[in-house]
This record gives sequence, C-alpha cells and structure tokens, in this order.
Amino acid sequence: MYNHNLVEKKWRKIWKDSRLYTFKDDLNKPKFYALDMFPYPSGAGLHVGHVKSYTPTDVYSRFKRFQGYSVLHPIGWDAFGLPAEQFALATKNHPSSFTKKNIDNFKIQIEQLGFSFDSNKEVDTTDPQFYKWTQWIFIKLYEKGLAEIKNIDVNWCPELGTVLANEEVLTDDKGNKVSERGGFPVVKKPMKQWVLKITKYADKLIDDLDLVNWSNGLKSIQKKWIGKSVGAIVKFKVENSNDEIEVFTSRPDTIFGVSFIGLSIDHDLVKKNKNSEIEKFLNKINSLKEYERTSINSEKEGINLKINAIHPITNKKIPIYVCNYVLSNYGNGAIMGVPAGDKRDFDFAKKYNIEIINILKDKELPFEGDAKLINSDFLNNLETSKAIEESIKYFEEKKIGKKQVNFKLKDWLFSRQRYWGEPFPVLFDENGKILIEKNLPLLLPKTNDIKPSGDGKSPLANLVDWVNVKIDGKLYKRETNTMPQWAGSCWYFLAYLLKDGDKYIDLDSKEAFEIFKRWMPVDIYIGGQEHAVLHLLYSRFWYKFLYDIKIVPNKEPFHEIINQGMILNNGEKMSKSKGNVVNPSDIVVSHGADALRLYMMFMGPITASLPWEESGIDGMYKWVQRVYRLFESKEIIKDFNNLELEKKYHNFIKKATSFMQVFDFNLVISEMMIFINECYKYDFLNYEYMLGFIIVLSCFAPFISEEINEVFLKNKTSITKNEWPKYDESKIIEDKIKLPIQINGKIREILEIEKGIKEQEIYKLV
Ligand code: ANZ
Repeated sequence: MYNHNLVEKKWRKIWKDSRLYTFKDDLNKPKFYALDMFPYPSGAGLHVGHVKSYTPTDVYSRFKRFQGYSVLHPIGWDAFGLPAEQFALATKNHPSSFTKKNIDNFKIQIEQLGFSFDSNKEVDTTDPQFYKWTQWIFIKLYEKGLAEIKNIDVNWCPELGTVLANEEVLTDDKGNKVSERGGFPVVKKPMKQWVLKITKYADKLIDDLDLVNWSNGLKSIQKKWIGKSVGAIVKFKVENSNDEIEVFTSRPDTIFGVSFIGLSIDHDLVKKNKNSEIEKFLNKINSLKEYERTSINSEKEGINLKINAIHPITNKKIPIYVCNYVLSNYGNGAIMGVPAGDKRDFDFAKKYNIEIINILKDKELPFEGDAKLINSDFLNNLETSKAIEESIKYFEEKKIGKKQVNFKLKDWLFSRQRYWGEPFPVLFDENGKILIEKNLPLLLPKTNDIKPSGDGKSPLANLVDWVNVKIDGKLYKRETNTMPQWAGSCWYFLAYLLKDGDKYIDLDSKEAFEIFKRWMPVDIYIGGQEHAVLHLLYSRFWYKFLYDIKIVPNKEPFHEIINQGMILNNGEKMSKSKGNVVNPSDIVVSHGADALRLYMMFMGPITASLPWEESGIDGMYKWVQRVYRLFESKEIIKDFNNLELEKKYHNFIKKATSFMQVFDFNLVISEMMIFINECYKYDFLNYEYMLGFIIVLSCFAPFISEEINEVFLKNKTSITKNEWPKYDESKIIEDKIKLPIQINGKIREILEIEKGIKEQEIYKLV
C-alpha cells in the first residue's frame, strides 16, 4: 500500500537538498509570471482557503515549465499591519518575534503542500531592505504632490485605536459602519492625516481597465467604486441677493423640470439663513447617521428656507429647501430637484406640496432618468446622451453652467496610529515645515510599548529619543504615524523580481528597469475578490505612478486575474469563531498533500465557492492509491503498443492540454481518472504513455509522481525536467465533437456530443 507520509517526507527532503525549485531566468525561453496574493503570516497558520488559491497557480506554473517557459512563481509575507499586531497585543508578544515565528510555521506548511516556490525569491514587507523602497516610493509620491497632510473627517475606530481608509470600512447587517478587520464600530472624526491623491488617477484607473484581461464582474466592481459621473454644474441665482447656488447634475437635460433646489445640511447658504426653526430641524437630522437618511427608501425630510432661486433659463421662481438626502461631500452639496426624473425628488415634492413642473407631455411621471425633455424646443426628441451633451453646450454658451466630471472615489487616507507599519520618512521643523528623511530605510524603532494610546496618538509618539532629532543645530520631530498594511502590497510583485538571494536590486536602477521590461505585467494573478477595491485598486495606482516616473515600462501590473471561490463548511464560510476550520496540515497527515491538492482542484471550477466534503477527500485518497496500485501491478514496457490504448492516450493528452490551458483543472483530473480506468484493462502498459500521464499528474500531485517516476519508470532525474507530452492528431479518431457552452461570453461548460446529433437533442443535454 502506498504510504503517503513516507513518500512525501522523502521528496520534501530531496527537493530541498537539491534546491529543485530555485528560480533562474532563462532568456532563451518566454517568461511566465504566476502570482499569488501573499498571505498575512497570522498565528493561525495556513488555512484551506490558501490551499484553494495557491494550488491552481502551482499547477499552472508546473504546466508552463513543462511547456518550456521560464516561470516565476514566488511567495512572500505581507507581515506588517493590523492582524499581526492585534494578535501580538492579545498574546502579549512583540510583533516582530511573533511574525517571524508565524512565517517559519507558514513555510513548513507550504513545504508540506509541495508548492514549487523558490525561497530565494521570498519577500517580507517588514524587512528593512524591503520597506526602504516602500518609503522611497512614498517620498516620490510626496515630491510629485501626490501625498499631503490634510485636515479631514476620518473613519476613526476606537477599538483598533486607528483611522481606516474608506475601503476598510464596511456596513454591517444593521447598517452600522464597522471595521473590515474585527467588525468594530467606526465613527467620523476630524483629524490631520496623510492622504495619497489616488483621485488624480481616477480616469486612468477606469480607462486602462480596457488593457487587462479581467472578468467583467471584477472590472465593474472597480468602476462602480471609482464612480465616474459625467454631468454639469448649473448656477442658480438667489432672489434678492448676490448669492448663487451651484448644483451638480448628471442629467442636465432635465433642466426644464427643476421644481426646487435642495441643499445639504451644512451648505453655506443654510448657515447664512439659519433661524431657530431651521436650527431645530438640523439638530434632528444630525442625530441620524448619514446613511440612515440618504438611502433610497428612507423618509425624505426637509425644511423650506423661505427664499427663492431663479431658474436660469425660464426665470421662474423656485423654492429652496434643506433636504436630508443631499450629501455634503458629493458634488456641490446641492441638487436641482427634478420630480419628473428622480424618485427621491418626487417623494420630497409631494410631501412638501412643491409645485411639480412636468416636462413630459401626456405622460405619467417616470423615474430614474427616464425623463425626456419635451417642453424644450432645442432638446426635443433627442436620445438621452445626446440631450445631455446639447444641454451642457447650451449652459456653456449662456454661461449658466459647465461640464463637470465627478468621482465617488476619495483620496486614500494613508496614516495609521499604530506601531507595526512602515515609519514615514518625514520630519517636521518647529513651524511644521516638512523635511524629507533621505537616509533610507528609516528603521522602525524597537519598543515593547506598542499599545495604541486610544486618543489618536501613535505608539511611536512615546519614543521621545526617536521622535526628536537635531539636524545642523535645528530641532525636528519625526512623523509618528505609520503606513497602512496596503503599502507593502502595492509593489511586492516588483520586489520579487528584484530579490536576489538576501539582497534587492535597486528599484530605480537601469538593471531593474530591464528586468521589469522582461517580466511585467504579471501573467496570472490568483486571489480573493475581497481585494477588488483595496489591494487591486491601490496597487494599480502605485504602478501607474511608477510608470509615470519611468520606473516600470507599462501601465498595468496584472494582465489576468482569477478570483478563487471560497471553501464552505456546512454552507458557511470557515472561521475560527464558528469552529468549522479544516487545517490543511491535518489533512496532509491523514490523506497526503497530493490527495488534498487533487481534491481542491477536483471540487469544481476555481471561481466557484464549494463545500468541503470528507467523502470527497477520502475518495481522492483512494484514487491516489489506485494510481499507485496500477503501476505496482502492471508491467511497463518501452516498445509495447496497442492501437486501442494508443488512441485513448493521444485523446487524453489532447483533452488534458486544452483543459489545462484554460484552468479547467477539474476536467483535467476527470480525464486522468478515465485514462487510469482504461489502463487497468491491460496487462502491459507502454512506457511513453505512462510517463506522459505522470507528467500531467505531477502538476497536481508532485510527490507520488516523483515516486512513480523513480520506482516504476526507473528514471533518475526529477519528473519536473520533462517536456509537456505531445499528442498526434492522426492517432485520434474523433467520433464525438466538443461543443463549448457560453454564458455571457464565458465558456461555462464543454459538452461532448455525438457527431450528427440534432439541435433539439443538444438542448436536452444542457
Ligand atoms: C437632476 C436629476 C434629474 C438628477 C434626474 C438625477 C436624475 P451620480 O450619477 O451618482 O453622480 N445629486 C447630486 N449631488 C448630490 C448630493 N450631494 N447628494 C445627493 N444627490 C446628489 O448622481 C448624480 C445625481 O445625483 C445628480 O443628478 C443629482 O440629481 C443627484 F432625472 O440632478 B440629478
């Protein structure tokens, strides 16, 4: 019987001793860069979610190596940041020793799983040699005016003792704002903070999505988050005063339907016209959270300012209201109310008896942009987009408004009041003037007092000797905030390319540029969809900036992305609190890494969320045994040939190759199963076919493949040194044809059907 524990242990040692997976670029070969989203080395160790995400990249890397590519498939540690620090605080450890211990543990687990990573290429964001360059990029951003200190309303999380970026704040089931990490309450608080001006790249971040091969779903998540809205600013004069109100509208073509003006509660004009009644209303509104009053279904409320605005075209008087649903921080904090086009405006107008100006002839009022301008002669019967364009032109001619593009994306709040992060290479003189620390890396000082103060001051502020610096007789204070965890992950995929043993090639060197020219963009990137508007947006922003300052040669870092699905247990996400976590190391002992890897890839498509099933992994364990028994029980002969087996083999390789190419790994595995069943029918097997099979198998199950290659195929060199098996089309007699089933432009399934089948019959198969 095949003993997976012994065999896997044996090959782990051989691979390690012979440095089998050491990466050395071969310029004669085309490159292939397969990237995993690197893990936080938390105390909990690797979970099956990691295995689900790292196995496909490993399988594909092995496939590409067989196909003659120079493949880079690295791993590293996203080791700064809240999770490690929270864990360290809870367990009274120092984050650095604790992180090191966790990394060691992760490494053991990764080796157990047989991933073909090169440890020479490993990066660690907390390594000063690494964060030297994170700090360097920050300085460049600062020098180009893309990093600045701002007094802004931030998301303050008292429990975590830090501010959070918008992308790190979620809304829970009850509608409360909570932190992405830990689900702690988040409140708004004014603070002085570093921001990175990602908004300057908003247009490029949308437009360049055309350059990459991502799913439409992922692209649209990013587009929605960036929220580009093209429209106009329109000016309304206030009656009997010199005041003007500027509103932002995405439907300038509805101008003739404006029935009132709506202001946000902290609009300047509201402040100017305050009286006790208005004050009372504002207090009432202020007691509610913004999202409670602005959602489409929430009760619309407002108060009449009792002054009128003048319509810029018709000169009609229209009332001005304070409206609870007008946001202060979007557009101009003011709207033109068009009940004929907007449901919220309609509800509001009805409630406050505002005269509704209908812009439609003989029609009920439609909502949500359905309004077509009929009363206006110049917009009559135009398509909406054309009418919008014409309206803007008209506004500009008459000087009553102009084109305006708005984004929902806000600048990226970049400082954290925490210890475990990159220090900012920044000093302030006595007048608060900024001096850049050029001597990099600026090391994170050692201290055991890492607890956040709770009042918004960073733990680093306690280190008086570190904070106060004298340069040329002048006193300076260091910035005591640290960078967020996302900083290191913004460029780590470049760091792998620069890692050379225990050193890094300088990011701004000519040598680095040449390497990037060969290796960027990443060819395939696999990771969780939860990073769609965090890491994947931030890293694109940094990469575009590095492109603009000529550090990298192209505009987009990740050519193709696959978001792997989750592994569920009894229909739920695995989590420690639910006690339903499957530990991959336990499975490696009970069933073997090969069986685990195979099972993970056999469960279904990579992108699907699928249940963990004991019976499934047991079944795969049995199949691994069955493969071994086949080799044990049959005689493998070099020149043996059997026409039937030959046909089956070439068919198998053809299918396996095409499924491999498109990541349909579950289909490759089922083809392997079919082929093994075939082989059991013969007493003798052909050496060439069995080697071909083992090469395919080794992408998924590297341990048993090496063992069979050595013991039964009697080869002295590693199975990894082979080429991908070829098939001969003339040996395949097709009596079936393949029919790919496409849904929304993606191949969902490939049906095998008999030649000559009728169309109606095919529908029955789907
Ligand atoms: C008139 C109009 C007529 C509008 C119509 C919509 C439909 P997006 O596309 O998301 O950018 N708006 C503008 N500023 C606002 C604020 N601070 N708070 C709440 N709503 C605001 O949305 C733009 C539309 O949202 C704008 O176009 C404005 O209403 C509203 F048939 O103007 B519209």
